[in-house]
Amino acid sequence: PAIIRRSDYRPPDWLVPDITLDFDLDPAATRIRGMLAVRRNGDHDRPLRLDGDRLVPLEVKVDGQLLDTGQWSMEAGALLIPLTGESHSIETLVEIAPEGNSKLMGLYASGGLLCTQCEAEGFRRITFFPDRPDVLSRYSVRMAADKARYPILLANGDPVDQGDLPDGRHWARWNDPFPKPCYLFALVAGDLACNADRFVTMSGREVKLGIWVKEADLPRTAHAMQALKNSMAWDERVYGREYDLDVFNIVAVADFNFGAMENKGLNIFNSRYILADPETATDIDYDGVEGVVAHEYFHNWSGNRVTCRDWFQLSLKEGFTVFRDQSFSADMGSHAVKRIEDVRILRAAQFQEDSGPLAHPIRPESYMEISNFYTATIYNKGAEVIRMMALMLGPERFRKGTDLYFERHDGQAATCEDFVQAMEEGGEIDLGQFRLWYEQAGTPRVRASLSHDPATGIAELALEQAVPATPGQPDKQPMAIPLRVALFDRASGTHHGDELLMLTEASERFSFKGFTDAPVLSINRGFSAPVIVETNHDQADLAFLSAHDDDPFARYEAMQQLMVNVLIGKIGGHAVDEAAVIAAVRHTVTDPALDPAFIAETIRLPSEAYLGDQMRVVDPDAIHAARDGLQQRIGAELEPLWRDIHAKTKANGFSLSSTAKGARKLRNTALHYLVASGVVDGPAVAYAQFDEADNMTERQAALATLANGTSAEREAALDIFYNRYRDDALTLDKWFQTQAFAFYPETVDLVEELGRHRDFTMTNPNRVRSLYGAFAGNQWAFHHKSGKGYRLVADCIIALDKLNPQTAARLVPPLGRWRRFDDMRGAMMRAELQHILAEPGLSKDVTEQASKSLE
Ligand code: HT7
Ligand code: ZN
Repeated sequence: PAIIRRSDYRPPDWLVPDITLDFDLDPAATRIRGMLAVRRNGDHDRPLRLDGDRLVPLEVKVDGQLLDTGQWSMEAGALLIPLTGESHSIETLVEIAPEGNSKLMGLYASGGLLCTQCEAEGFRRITFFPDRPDVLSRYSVRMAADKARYPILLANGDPVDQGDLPDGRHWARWNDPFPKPCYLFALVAGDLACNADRFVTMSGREVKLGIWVKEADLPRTAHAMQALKNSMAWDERVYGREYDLDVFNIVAVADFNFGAMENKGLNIFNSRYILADPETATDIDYDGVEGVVAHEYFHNWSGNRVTCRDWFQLSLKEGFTVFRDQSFSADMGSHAVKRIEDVRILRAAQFQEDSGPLAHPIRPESYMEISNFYTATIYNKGAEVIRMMALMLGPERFRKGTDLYFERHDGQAATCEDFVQAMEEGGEIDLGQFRLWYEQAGTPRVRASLSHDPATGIAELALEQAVPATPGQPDKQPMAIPLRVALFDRASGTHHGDELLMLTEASERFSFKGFTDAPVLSINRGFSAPVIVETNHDQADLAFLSAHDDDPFARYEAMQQLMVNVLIGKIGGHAVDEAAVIAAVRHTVTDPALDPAFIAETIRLPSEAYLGDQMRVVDPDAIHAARDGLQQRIGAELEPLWRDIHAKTKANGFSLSSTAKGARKLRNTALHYLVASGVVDGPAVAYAQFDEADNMTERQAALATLANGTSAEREAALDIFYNRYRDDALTLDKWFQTQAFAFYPETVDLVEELGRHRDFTMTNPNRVRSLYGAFAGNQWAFHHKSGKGYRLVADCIIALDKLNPQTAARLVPPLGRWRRFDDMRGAMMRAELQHILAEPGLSKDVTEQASKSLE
């Protein structure tokens, strides 16, 4: 497949200021008439090129004249029309079959609805058009459909007119006054019920809000609606951004390749990020709804009003919008806990990506298939890069920078460079070297060692940085790394202030005066930079920081590092001091000043995958054994504490307050340690929680705890769960996911069996991710020495690729990590990648991921 390069960018040859679309909707045969007002852009004689993907032109007209087939041509799916004048009107007619669209890109059918997904390049599956984000048009859309089957007809912008037609059909017209790229186009037709509300903007305009779902799901939309209203108010307060249309609609669909889509005025969501009630949604699900609703809403400015010039600039909208949704969620709950969760996700997904064959900068240089670049790097590292700028500028200057960015580029398709320039001008800062964050892939490593001279009272911090080689980038330059540091006095447990150091050289030294005794270094506080820091802390220093650091992230980090050191020592067969970890856990759990949610985050053992990342060669069995052993020990040594917490945190009635959520989180952690301890009544206590819970957070946690073992309660709970939720797709996903993610000796065989279960289907991406996605993230099970796990995932990729290449391609990266494992596992993983690549007719999506993984 062809490689698209950032350096090849050329402005569009033809602009399309206006487009009128006429949809005659039918699941088997939808006819689309597209009427485009086109204008030559610049002095050239190139033909008009309208992208198309498997479209056949049934009619082509120029300025009202029907062309015959010799007057246009096709090239790689695109329609080419030679034009002589400066402006013309173009009309095309095509027919497509939404019900046969299993890729879920373009116009497709889901659960009786017809809906669209156009980002990144789905619009070309609907009609002929220059499908690139720098062609902005005003849209007028008319839809006609069977009224009984599709009583609701929605599109972008505002509704302008509607009426009835013969044969039980009806029509509606929607106009969107804001010029937009075609990836933001959307329509939905279906039998939907609406949770209707309103929001009055800061300038006093009333906006009608609608969340559209199946009638039976209406009671599950309240949380999403509240999140939407909170997001609208937050964006006004924090960024001065007001909503601009008179209506804002959200539709939930069951089959969706991603989390949600920010189409102008008509967001379309994967139903898992809209529907929530205590019976079926965990607290994590509730937070997911809040975060994704906010994310899509915030795109109205960071993405829609100011969009991307080309797809290499994707992080311009995604990194910035993730930063905005993270800040919003922190404001809605706990800043400390949110930061820990976000860093955990970054490390699990992005650090792994950045150290493997698919590593790329947040502004990539090339791609084969853009859908493969909706990555943790573009999104989460992109957000970290914005966060670093916000930190360096401080809140006021950062706001000046964002105001300038929005004002200067409103209505435009912009670049990452435009954003950085606005930050430089608005924030009065030189970001010259900082721009390397956009260019260089790989997670920088910073070595920090603190020395102290009692004679002078000077503490000296020596910092060294190195950015690892990544594909296509063998040599790296030093980055500009903002590091928040504090030096703690061991005796008092306090420090004299937090400083922001800018590390800009490969190696640098910083001096601090006035320390009679050697201080303890707290570095990368708040995770101020997305780097790996290695310190010369010993276990005593880490225990000290885990008890005294006033920066919650640094305190969490110290505890994690304490645990990592013990576990890596155990894995290496060294004598280790588990007692230090147990004492630190006890200290944290019993500190009355700490928030229970923070305690729960902090005392959790690092994941098996994270431990793997700390090793040169990942040994999944040794990691599992060591982690399991430490978990058992913490469980057993502190058993009375776990029992006590578990009993005390039992709530009387369900609430979604932060206090109630924190209590549930800690309660589940206590249950987990209690069961891990091996006490005989552990499974019974878990089963009782499973049985008595009035909410999914406690029920699923109890189920997951039982699923890790081999007790009789395990089977009973899984059966009950299945029978209770078999008709609720989102909750049944949890049943698949819990089993695929379990530390259970038979997980590999079970996943194979579940792949043949009557409720398993490859046509629903959520279901595929719940089984195979979760399994591929279960290091111990997926890397089973038999290689069966690799074969299962490879077979899934091959089968799924025929239906939904985008979702299939997302399962490839776990196989691409073969260099990190022993020779035997590595060879089996490579063999599966080769097996995938040998499949005839493989998609561009999977080809790119699998071939890059073998390089
Ligand atoms: N901007 C949206 C991206 C998206 C997407 C990309 C590829 C294929 C399907 C997709 N659905 C949505 C999501 C977001 O970041 O808000
Ligand atoms: Zn986004």
